[in-house]
Amino acid sequence: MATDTLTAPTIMGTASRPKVYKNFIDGEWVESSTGETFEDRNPADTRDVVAIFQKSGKADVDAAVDAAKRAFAKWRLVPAPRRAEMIYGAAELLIERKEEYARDMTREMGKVLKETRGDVQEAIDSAYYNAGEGRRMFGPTTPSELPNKFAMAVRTPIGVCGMITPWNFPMAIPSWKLLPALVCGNTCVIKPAQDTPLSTFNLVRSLADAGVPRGVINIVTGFGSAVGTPMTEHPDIRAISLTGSTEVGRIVGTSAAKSFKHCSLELGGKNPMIVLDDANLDLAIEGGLWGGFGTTGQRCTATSRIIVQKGVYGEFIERYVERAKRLKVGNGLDESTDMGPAINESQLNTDLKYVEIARSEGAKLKCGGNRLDKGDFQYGYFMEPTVFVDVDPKMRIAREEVFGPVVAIMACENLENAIEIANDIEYGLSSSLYTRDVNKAFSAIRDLEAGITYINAPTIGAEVHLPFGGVKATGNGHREGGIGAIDFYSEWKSVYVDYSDRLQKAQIDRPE
Ligand code: UN1
Repeated sequence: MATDTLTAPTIMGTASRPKVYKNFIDGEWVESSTGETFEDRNPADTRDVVAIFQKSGKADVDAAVDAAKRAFAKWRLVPAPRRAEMIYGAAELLIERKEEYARDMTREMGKVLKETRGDVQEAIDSAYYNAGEGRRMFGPTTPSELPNKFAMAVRTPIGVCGMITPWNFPMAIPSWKLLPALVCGNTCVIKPAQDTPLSTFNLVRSLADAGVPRGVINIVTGFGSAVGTPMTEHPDIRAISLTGSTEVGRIVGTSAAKSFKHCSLELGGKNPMIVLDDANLDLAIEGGLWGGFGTTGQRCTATSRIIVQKGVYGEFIERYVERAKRLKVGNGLDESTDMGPAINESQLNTDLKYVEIARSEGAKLKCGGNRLDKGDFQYGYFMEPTVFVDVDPKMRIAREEVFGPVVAIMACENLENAIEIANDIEYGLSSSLYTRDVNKAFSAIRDLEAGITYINAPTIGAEVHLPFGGVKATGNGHREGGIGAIDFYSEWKSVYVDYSDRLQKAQIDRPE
């Protein structure tokens, strides 16, 4: 029974030994076929091993897909409102467990507690939304062009869905994928990011405890090429959803296309916040700090470019930098911390590499730029909040995604010029404009090339019932969140019922 196995990992930890999690396949805990494991360490203190996970390979993916395929035969026939009740039940459990799961997440991922509570809350929101869909899932019922004939379209599940999820929202993003897939009647194989599997286990545990049967959700942990590649190539995975880098998205999209899988790609961003001369500067500064340094800048939606009109450019920089310098960096478990560490050493090195690139391009470093490795910081991947100013829109620091606490500020002449700069990159996820002029706000809403535009708010903070995703190299046209996710995880079946008792030929027999 799924519930028992999920609530009791096979090898329990002792005070000194971390828990060992096995793969979760067909409601059972299963060791990886490779016999190897890897450690999930706390990026704020790498002496702290949060848990140990299986380093899986193709055989584990095959076993998980087989289980999901078997489970699909029954799950697809469970009425959608009943499936929804289980998802609703998981939401209630997540509420009870919110604090525990937030703490687990801060330990494995580093972001501060108020943000990890938000991450669990986003999964709760997503559960309530998708539970509601169980009693909607509307399809068109429409008149037929022929007499005594009935026409409608219904949503049907696709089959086994594969999910490859990132570490920055380790519960929210799995929930965006798993929950709509489940309510539509699909079964799932999920590969969580190797830096943050525990939060996915916590989410799936809540779903299993709420009654989702064995085999309906399977977790295979491990590394990209060893687990992700067999997933994208598996003929029985009919839909694949990835949140990750544009580089990985290109590989997954190409591979998925070969077997005509549904494929949803949620990729990079270089999100601009525009501040016009008439903006409420206090609000813009506050928003820019939250958007730029929240989650240590590790959101696809992070405010990584700030484009400021020349009338307020000097004042904005002075006040923004002053505030950035005062942000408290530290362990996210300390409630007074504003910004946690980078997720791992490789990400920290990327962040520092971009500081060097920006400097060598001639951008002016106004604050930060250094690794923090003394005292309490010595065991973590900490870095100062970093601000570059006088950035030229052609510089790499203005165009490439860093995924760290590095903000590039640049000047613009007016709104038209700001939009030109904002749009002149390959990405198009989020965007924002600070102004008090409603005409300018609506022009920007129309002209910014992005899947999301905020007015008088930074580029982060999307809500789960609206479409989430971007244009250009940010994705392949699908949206997560809201009804878009239901569209992705279902197939349309058009149904015609002819009750005329004679052969009626569409397009040929035209009634008088
Ligand atoms: C991400 O940026 O990777 O909109 C996801 C937000 C969050 C989700 C972000 N609700 O900032």
